[in-house]
Amino acid sequence: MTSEKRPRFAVLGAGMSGILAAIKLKEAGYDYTVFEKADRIGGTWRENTYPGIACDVPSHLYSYSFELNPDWTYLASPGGEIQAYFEGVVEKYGIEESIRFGHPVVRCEWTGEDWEVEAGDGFIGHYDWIVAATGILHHPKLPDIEGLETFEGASFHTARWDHSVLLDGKRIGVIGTGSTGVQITGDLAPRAGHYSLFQRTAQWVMPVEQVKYTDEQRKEFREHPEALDALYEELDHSFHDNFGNQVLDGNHEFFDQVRAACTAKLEEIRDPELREKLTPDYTPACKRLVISHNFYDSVQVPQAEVVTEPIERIEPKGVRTADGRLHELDVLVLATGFQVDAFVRPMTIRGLNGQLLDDAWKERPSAYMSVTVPGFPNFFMINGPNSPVGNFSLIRTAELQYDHMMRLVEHQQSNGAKLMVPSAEAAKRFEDERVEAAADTVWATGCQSWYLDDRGIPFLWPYPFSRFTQEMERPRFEDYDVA
Ligand code: N01
Repeated sequence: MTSEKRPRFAVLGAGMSGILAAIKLKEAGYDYTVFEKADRIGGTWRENTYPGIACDVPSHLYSYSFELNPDWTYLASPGGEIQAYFEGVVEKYGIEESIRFGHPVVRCEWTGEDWEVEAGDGFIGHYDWIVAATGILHHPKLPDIEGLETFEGASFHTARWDHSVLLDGKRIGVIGTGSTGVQITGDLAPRAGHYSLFQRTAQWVMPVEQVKYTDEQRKEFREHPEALDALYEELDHSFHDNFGNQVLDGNHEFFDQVRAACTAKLEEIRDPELREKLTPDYTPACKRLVISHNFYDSVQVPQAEVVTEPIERIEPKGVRTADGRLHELDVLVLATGFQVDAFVRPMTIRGLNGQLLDDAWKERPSAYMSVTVPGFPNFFMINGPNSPVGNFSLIRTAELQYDHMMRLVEHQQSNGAKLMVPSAEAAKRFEDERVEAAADTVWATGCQSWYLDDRGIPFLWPYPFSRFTQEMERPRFEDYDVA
C-alpha cells in the first residue's frame, strides 16, 4: 500500500546541513519548515568570526556538489567568504522564506501520529519527520581553570569573538592549540604587542601553502564548469578515498610522510628550545591534523612566546603558570574547543512511550549508521554521532546522509506506513562492531582529542568512506521497524 499523504518535515538549524535539506526538500516539492535560533543562516560560519578563520578543507571540496563555486579566492578560503557562499546559495534557491529565524526549538515530541515541535515564543507545529541539522562543533567548551571569571581584561571563547576589543599592539594570550588556536596565532601574533600561546599539548601542524586563485583561473572555472567538476572529483578522491582510508590504520606508512613533512618545517625553527616545545610525541593525525600556512612563522615573531608551563590559575591581571610567573594580558582568548557530545541537545526530544533522547543517550550519544536512534521514529540526524569526521568535507557527508533519509522516507511511503525506526538490536550490533573497528584507527593510538568519547574510544565512523557511501546508498530496511 502506498501512502498518498506527503510527509511534512521540520529541519532544525539553518547551517550547512539545514540549508542542504531545505534546498532538496523544496526541489522535491515537500512541505517543510526550517527552525533557526539566530537571526541569520550560517551555523559554524556565522558563529566563528575569529581573526584568521578559514576552512582547512579545500574550498572547492567544501562546497555543495550541485553548487560548485568558480569564485573561491583561496585553496582554503576565509570564513567570511564561506558565510557569503551559503548566503548566496540560500538566495539562489529561494529558501529564505521557509526559515523561521529567532525560533530556537525547545521541544520535539512524538505524539503517536507525528512530531509536535515547539519553537521560539510558543510556536507549535506538527511534522512527520524531524531533520536534526544542529552541527557538532556548536557549544563552546570553557576551560575548567580556577579564577577564569576574575580576569579584568577582555576575555571570550573563539566562537563568541568580541569585535569591539582592540587587538593591535595589545598583550594577547590564547589558551589552546587546536585548529582554531593555530589559525588565530597565524593572524594575531604578528599584530600583538606581546603574544602568549598557552600550549598544553604540541600539535602536528601540516604546512600547506595558501594558494590564491588568480582572476584568470577563476574566469577559466566560470567558463569551463567541467574543470570545476574535475577538481571537485579529484579532491573528493584524495580526501575521502586516500586520507579517509589511511586514518583507519594507526600504523599506516602515510603517517611517516606526514611526520616528515611537519618535521621538515619544525627543523626550520631557529630556536632549539621553541622547536622542542612544538614537537609532538604522538602519531600525526591522532588528533585532528592541523593545517596551516603561517603558524610556524607567526610563533617566531619576537613578541610571540609559546608557554608550556601548566596554567595554575587566572588572576585579574593575567595567567599564572605553575612556575609562579604571571603572564600579564589585556586580552585572553579561549581557543579551548567545543562540547562535542551535545548534538541536538539541549532541545527536549521525546520519542516512543515518552522516552527522552537524553535518557537514551545517558551513557553517551550514538546513532545507528550515524543517522537514526532506536525509539525515535522518523527522527533523522545529519552529521550526528558516529558520522565521518576528521579532515573531511562535512558537506559530502551531509549530502550522502540526506539522500539516505529520502530513501527511508520513500520506503516508508511505499509501505503506507506512518513511522520508521531502527531496531534496538540493529543499533547495538552496529555500535558493537563500530567500537571494535575504532580501536584500529589512528585516532586511538594514544593522544587526547575531541574525537574520543568518555571511554577514550573514537566516536567517529571507523570504516572506509566508500563503505559509508555504500551504506547511505543502500539502506538496510530490514534493520528498521516500519509501522
Ligand atoms: O578545538 P580543539 P578547536 N588548559 O578541541 C586546549 C574544527 N575547526 O576549536 O590538546 C589548557 O581541537 C586543548 O589542549 P589539549 C576542527 O574540526 C575547523 O581548535 O587537549 N589547554 C587544545 O589545544 C577542529 O578540530 C576549522 O591538551 C586547554 C585546544 O584547547 C575543531 O573545530 C577551523 C584546556 C582545543 O582544541 C575544534 O578545534 C577551526 C585547558 N583547561 C576549527 N582545555 C576549519 O578550518 C582545552 N585546552 C574547518
